[in-house]
Amino acid sequence: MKAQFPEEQSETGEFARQEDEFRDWVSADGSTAFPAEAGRYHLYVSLACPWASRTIIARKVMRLEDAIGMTVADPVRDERGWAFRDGPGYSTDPVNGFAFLSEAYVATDPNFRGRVTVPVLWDKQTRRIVNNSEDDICRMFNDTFASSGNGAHWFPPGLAAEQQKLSAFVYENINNGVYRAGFATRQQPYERACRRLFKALDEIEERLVTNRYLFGGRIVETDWRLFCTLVRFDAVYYVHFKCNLRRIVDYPNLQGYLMDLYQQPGIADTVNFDHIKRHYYMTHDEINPTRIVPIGPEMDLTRPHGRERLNAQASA
Ligand SMILES: N[C@@H](CCC(=O)N[C@@H](CS)C(=O)NCC(=O)O)C(=O)O
Repeated sequence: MKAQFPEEQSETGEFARQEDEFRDWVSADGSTAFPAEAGRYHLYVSLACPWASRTIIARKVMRLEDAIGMTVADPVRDERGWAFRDGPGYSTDPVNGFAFLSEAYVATDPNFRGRVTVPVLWDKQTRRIVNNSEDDICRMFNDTFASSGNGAHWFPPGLAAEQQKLSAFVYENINNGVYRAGFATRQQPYERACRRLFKALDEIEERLVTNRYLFGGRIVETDWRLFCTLVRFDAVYYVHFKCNLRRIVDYPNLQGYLMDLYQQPGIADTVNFDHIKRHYYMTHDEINPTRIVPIGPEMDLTRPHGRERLNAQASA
């Protein structure tokens, strides 16, 4: 059996994701080589990717669209990796004229041999990648670029320890959990990842019985991190990654929560099911060799979610 990413596969059939390579920091106080300046940095993303989507949502919610440019790649990848060309919802690269995102990686480190991933935060001045970790990029948008945007707070100081713990839980079991299920090349690792994933979803479902959002009445980074996986779940992970014990629509609280977040201002514009579906079903050809994209499911995330009723409880 062949793995989708052989370099990241253990002998026993587990998917072990590579580490993010570039972790430099943009600072507001001049303490790093990358000062915060509106117009200097550019985000390269795919609307298909759950990790990139979190940075797209941060840029949107924090109103950083004027301060930080963004280019969307073609959702369908071939062996040359992410590419910039014109199509519905994606485009050529107006900043550097890159045909492939790999050019940004090679410009930054000619010896880079890893998998070229989105998101990427690019510095137009030094002409290199500052950072390709979505965790770091969201944190910088929140902290460093606060004065360029609307100062939305995704990391309330009073919550730090608890939030970090829940974010790690969501990452391990859910965000990366679907990939560990989908990219397993043996039965046991697949089953282990899948059971852990659903156990975690069951726990979150309980938490959302009384909490409108994960930490009550306010939306924080952990909510968006969870959203990026939930919104893809029924359309892709349930089928393509074989995460099929239950769908999100089968969980009343998770489904209401998903619709609630989807209906927040500007968010629906960041979700593109055409990109999401074509990316997964047509790019992972070890998993779906025919590259056929399923026609369903029928989904409507714009229905009333009824979760406003939890506001009073949450702030009490
Ligand atoms: N930075 C993320 C991973 C980002 C990532 O893997 N992005 C995927 C798209 S969802 C990608 O760019 N893959 C490129 C490839 O597989 O060639 C993390 O480590 O958690």
